[in-house]
Amino acid sequence: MYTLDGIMQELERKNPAQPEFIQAVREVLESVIDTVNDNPVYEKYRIIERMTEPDRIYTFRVDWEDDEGNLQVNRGYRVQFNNALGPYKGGLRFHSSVTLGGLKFLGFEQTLKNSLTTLPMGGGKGGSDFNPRGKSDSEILRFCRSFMTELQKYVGPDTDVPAGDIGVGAREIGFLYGQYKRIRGENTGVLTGKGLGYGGSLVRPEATGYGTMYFAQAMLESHQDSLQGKRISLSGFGNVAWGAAMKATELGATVVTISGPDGYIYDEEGVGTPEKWAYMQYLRSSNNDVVAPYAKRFGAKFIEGKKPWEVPVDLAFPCAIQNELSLQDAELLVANGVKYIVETSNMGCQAEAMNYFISHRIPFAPGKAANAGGVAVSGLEMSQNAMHLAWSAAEVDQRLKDIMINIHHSCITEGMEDDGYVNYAKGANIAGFKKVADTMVQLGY
Ligand code: 2IT
Repeated sequence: MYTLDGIMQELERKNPAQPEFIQAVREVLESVIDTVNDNPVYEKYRIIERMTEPDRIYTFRVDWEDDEGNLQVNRGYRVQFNNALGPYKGGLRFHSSVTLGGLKFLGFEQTLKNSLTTLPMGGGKGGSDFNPRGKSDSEILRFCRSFMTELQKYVGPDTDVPAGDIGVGAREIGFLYGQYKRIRGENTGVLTGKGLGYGGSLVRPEATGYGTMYFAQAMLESHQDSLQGKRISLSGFGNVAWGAAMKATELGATVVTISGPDGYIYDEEGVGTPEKWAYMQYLRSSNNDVVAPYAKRFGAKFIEGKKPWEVPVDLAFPCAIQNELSLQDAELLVANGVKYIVETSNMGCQAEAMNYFISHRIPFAPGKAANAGGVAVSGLEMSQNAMHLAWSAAEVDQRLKDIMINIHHSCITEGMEDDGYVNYAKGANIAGFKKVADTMVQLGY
């Protein structure tokens, strides 16, 4: 018999100073421990030990020259976490906060998330502590070239397929792909999130945001409710927040906040118009990483240094980064009458915040279910590349919608509790885990 304490003690011993990885694994194990102990074959095959140990990790030095001619040194990573279900698949994050422990948490989550999509993808994650903020295009280009010069040794369309994440968007994917092609002389689907001219998929930029809103829609429908007329707060102002705001607006809701490192915007009129998002995109591309100018431009309020969780809303969507929503924030949201939480960033809620929502019986969609639309459309991009053809936006969008509804269904199947409350976090963990675990058993050790 496995015990939670026993596993966690051993894990903490083996992974010192990696609190996010420990947090992510603990959350999953709390959900799956009974399932695991009910199936002795999992212990026989040491599934817990094997699923919490990455298959392999590459770290490498990335040297690049800045615009002043100084040599800069960063660290690059690729964590190939688990390939039971298919090629390693997961994004690259360029952010000053990137550490090995952080990427292990993301790779572990990615493995379960990719399992939920039902597409044949294993889990991986990578990136660098390089901070793109304030860098020129040519500095980004030189960094990406140097990064891919090393990374290309470890990736390939049937082995490991990276994509974007925080700090890695269309521009970076283009530069990375260009370098891969230069070195390898291949046109393959080695990266996803590519531009449309070189194998990218329609709807990939919007996919995470649209997907999380399709998930929310299914969640509300199952509670005899709808997005029509709802007030929504979301954090972040990147690709994910953009897709979510646009789709929410289309479905009749009003998104009243966005946020950046400098504070948040409160816009009573709603942030989800093409004009407003074009402006945000301009702000991002000028590498300022701030939201404050939005307030002046569109007559909204800017609240400096704070997060949007103090605003009374029906639904809250953390869309920025892990642990961005604390227990205090959760208490305030519940006190202000929030009805649903849809975590859209990976592990956006601190453990205590998530547990608070669940113990107060607020339907809580975990990131690994709600944000799976991004990687799902990456999977569809891989399919299109393998077939050497391109689907219409309508076709990709319909497949995305079907996948999100299916994930919602899996959460209900595995997460329904005796009182009728759906514990989506538990449901997602069990559904994602079972498929990987059963496959590992079938494959032998
Ligand atoms: O966290 C994520 O799922 C992503 N950054 C997307 C990964 C992907 O391979 O599209």
